[in-house]
Amino acid sequence: MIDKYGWTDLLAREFTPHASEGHIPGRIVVQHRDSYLVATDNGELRGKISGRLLHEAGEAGYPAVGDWVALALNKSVSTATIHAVLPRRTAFVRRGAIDSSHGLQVIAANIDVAFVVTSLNADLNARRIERYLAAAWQSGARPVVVLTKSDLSDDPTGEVAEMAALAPDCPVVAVSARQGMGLDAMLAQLGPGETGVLIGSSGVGKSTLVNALLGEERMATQSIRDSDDHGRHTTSHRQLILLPSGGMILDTPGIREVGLVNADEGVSVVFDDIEKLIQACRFNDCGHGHEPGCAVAAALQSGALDRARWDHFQKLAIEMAATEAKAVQVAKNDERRRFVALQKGYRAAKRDHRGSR
Ligand SMILES: Nc1nc2c(ncn2[C@@H]2O[C@H](COP(=O)(O)OP(=O)(O)OP(=O)(O)O)[C@@H](O)[C@H]2O)c(=O)[nH]1
Ligand SMILES: [Mg+2]
Ligand SMILES: [Zn+2]
Repeated sequence: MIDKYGWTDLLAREFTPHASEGHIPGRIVVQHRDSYLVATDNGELRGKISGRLLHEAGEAGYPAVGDWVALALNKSVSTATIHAVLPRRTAFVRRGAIDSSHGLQVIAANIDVAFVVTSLNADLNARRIERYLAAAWQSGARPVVVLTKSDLSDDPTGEVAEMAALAPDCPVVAVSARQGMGLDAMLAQLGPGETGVLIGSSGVGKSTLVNALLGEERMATQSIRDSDDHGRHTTSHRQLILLPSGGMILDTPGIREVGLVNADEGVSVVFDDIEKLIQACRFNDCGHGHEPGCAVAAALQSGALDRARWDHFQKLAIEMAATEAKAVQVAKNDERRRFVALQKGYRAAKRDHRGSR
């Protein structure tokens, strides 16, 4: 059963110490206020965090949807206690939820593909999409842009081209859940055993898309009457859903682009172990190639550090540097605009002043 949720040999190896304590593995599929729904080989169980984990859960330490956890079965049927969270490969991290005493909160873990969803019946908001894309990159997931409601666009091909120019490094697909168009192209981006998340504003059609991919009306969607009410969220919680195609998809109430943390902060939560290794290298400017005393090379050699994870971290570091450079440029442009506006205002004020004399 957990194979369907993406259980791998690597995870099984990481789980060994927990197995020896008699715990079983599971993946969190829904997060409720004070409990979780966890998929296990014993079916779906209601899981609560152990007192110790609750106590130890430091910064971003609470389990999130998508996390792999170690559980102890309780005597009462279908409940279990969550004792540990396995290392995350990727994570969407958000700043400052009210209920977390620490600054950061993981909102989705172990996501392979971030579908950045926006609808073709509204004006494309380039800035918003860029922020979503940056958040996707920093989470460690591969972003894919999904343009929904293509049936409502006069020129879907043109809009796809426009978007592709904006996001040169990531695939762009146009879909219509209503007409069943583009669904295969979208699914082609999500390999078997992989997990995707839908991020985008309320009303862009995320849940409708999930239903179309499922081939059944399982998720509640906005009624036509409400469809212009962007303030209202129809989906109320994050839920991980198995697709008939073999992948999984996480429907969300619209992860907002604001509040997602900066690249460097997010990475330090996700790649905590790698950062520790880097600190342990003998030389401060270690290139992690053939330098003597390189802790990264040693960990790769011994298998303590997964090669794919290291490759991913390196790619992300490059991507982040690029995103940051861009952010700096955007800030500079803003500064220039502000300066021009100030000057204009100043000239206008002078003119008015002269005029009033
Ligand atoms: N014409 C058209 N309408 C669509 C399509 N997909 C979704 N809609 C409509 O868009 C509205 C919003 O859809 P939802 O799936 O509820 O949107 P959502 O993104 O899940 O919204 P939240 O759960 O609030 O975040 C509904 O009225 C849908 O019928 C589509 O492909 N074509
Ligand atoms: Mg929804
Ligand atoms: Zn090194």
